[in-house]
Amino acid sequence: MVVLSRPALDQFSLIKTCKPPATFFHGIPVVDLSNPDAKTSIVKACEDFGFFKVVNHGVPMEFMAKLEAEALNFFNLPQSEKDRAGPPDPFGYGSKRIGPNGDVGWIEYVLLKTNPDIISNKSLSTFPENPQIFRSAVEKYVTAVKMMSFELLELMADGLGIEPRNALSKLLRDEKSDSCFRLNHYPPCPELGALSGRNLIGFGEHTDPQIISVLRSNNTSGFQISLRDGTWLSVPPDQNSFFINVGDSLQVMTNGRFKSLKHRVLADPRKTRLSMIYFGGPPLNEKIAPFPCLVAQGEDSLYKEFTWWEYKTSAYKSRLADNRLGLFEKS
Ligand code: GA4
Repeated sequence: MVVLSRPALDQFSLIKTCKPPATFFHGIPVVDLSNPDAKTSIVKACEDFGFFKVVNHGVPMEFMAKLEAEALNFFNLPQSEKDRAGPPDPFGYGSKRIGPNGDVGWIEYVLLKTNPDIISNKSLSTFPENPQIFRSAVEKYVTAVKMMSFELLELMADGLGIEPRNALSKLLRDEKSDSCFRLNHYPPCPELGALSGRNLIGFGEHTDPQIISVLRSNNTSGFQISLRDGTWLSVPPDQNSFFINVGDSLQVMTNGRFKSLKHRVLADPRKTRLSMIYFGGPPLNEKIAPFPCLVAQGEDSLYKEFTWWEYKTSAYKSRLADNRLGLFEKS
């Protein structure tokens, strides 16, 4: 990691371009939700990568397009107006700073809680223009994405032989589910053009703490996943599909059979990237432990016992790139 002393960028991390530069990885598993055997491909993708793309997902394209347009309207407002919806504590509008522990990125964002409902976000009432139009676009989108997430988790449970088949989805369906939603705006960074061979971090490498994350972005690249050998791969953008990440909690619930995947976002010199991510998490008091049917006879859980509240509290004391699960592994 190299930090250059250019005044405008010196607070950000600039990294050497991965080799070969900007090569897209076309081997990402694709799950077709209209396929009767989708559960098998979901389980395989979660075991092999902890990441997959979903097509034929049933979420109306107009919900994605409407929310993208509303989000861009918001991010294009003058800074002083956007700041009225901040700071993110942790919910609300934020710029450059990510989390409470010194991480920064070439990004601005809005973080919202999804339960009990979108309306309860206090930052939304301070949204400068048409708060009700924005709120309704978020609500329609999040409701549809939640439905798809429930289906994915039910197929996953089925594929893993977990009973009942709603054992995972009920954690997200619960009205106390600690889930959240994030709109990320990565403005173009023209100065990057002059720094050949360097990339600017939009959102630093990390794993997601929750059960699953559902990402949709516009057609700008920048999203990368890390293989277990440390290689970074660029994911070709696809604005009509969703990308699913296994979160740390799902790694624990499957006793390490599924792995939470490290990912990051690089800024683009010319194009704006807009992404929307639903993070499906359990209720705060939920015990995060492997399903007994996934712990082989004579084996034990790889993790100490903890609740989602304990994990989340510990996560908020960490830096983005930290190995958060490390603290909960049995030695
Ligand atoms: C990563 C996944 C989600 O974006 C998020 C992030 C959260 C935040 O932005 O407030 C965290 C980060 C994320 C993990 C470690 C802590 C908390 C920033 C940070 C440094 C909303 C989440 O749940 O965890």
